[in-house]
Amino acid sequence: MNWTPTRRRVATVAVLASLTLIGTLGVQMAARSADTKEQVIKVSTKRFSYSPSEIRLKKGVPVVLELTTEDIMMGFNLPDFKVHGDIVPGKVTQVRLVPDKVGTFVFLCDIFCGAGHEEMSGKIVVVD
Ligand SMILES: [Cu+2]
Repeated sequence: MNWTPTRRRVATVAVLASLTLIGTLGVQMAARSADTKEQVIKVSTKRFSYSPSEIRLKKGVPVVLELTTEDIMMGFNLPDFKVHGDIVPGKVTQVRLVPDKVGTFVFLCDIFCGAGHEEMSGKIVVVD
């Protein structure tokens, strides 16, 4: 086929547009399937506590914690599962984990936030 530069440009744009569309659909489908199998738990913080301060999870069930702060920047650190997130005012911080062991595990604030910082903690209880 003897393509003019204009035709070639139109064809290129069409190919790029299709690729973008396919990519977008792929991302949406991945997000949807992730939504259906992950349990989402919202956790809000303020000086110097987490709410809820005790989170019950089931072993093997993937979970997303959606962390927010009502006042200043906080940390979320769950060392037993190597999970960490900075909680920034005005944003939702997502951390993911799949609990692979049963027990009670402490999470704590690892960003200095004031006088009660050292006591700012909560626990995750994983059951079978
Ligand atoms: Cu703190």
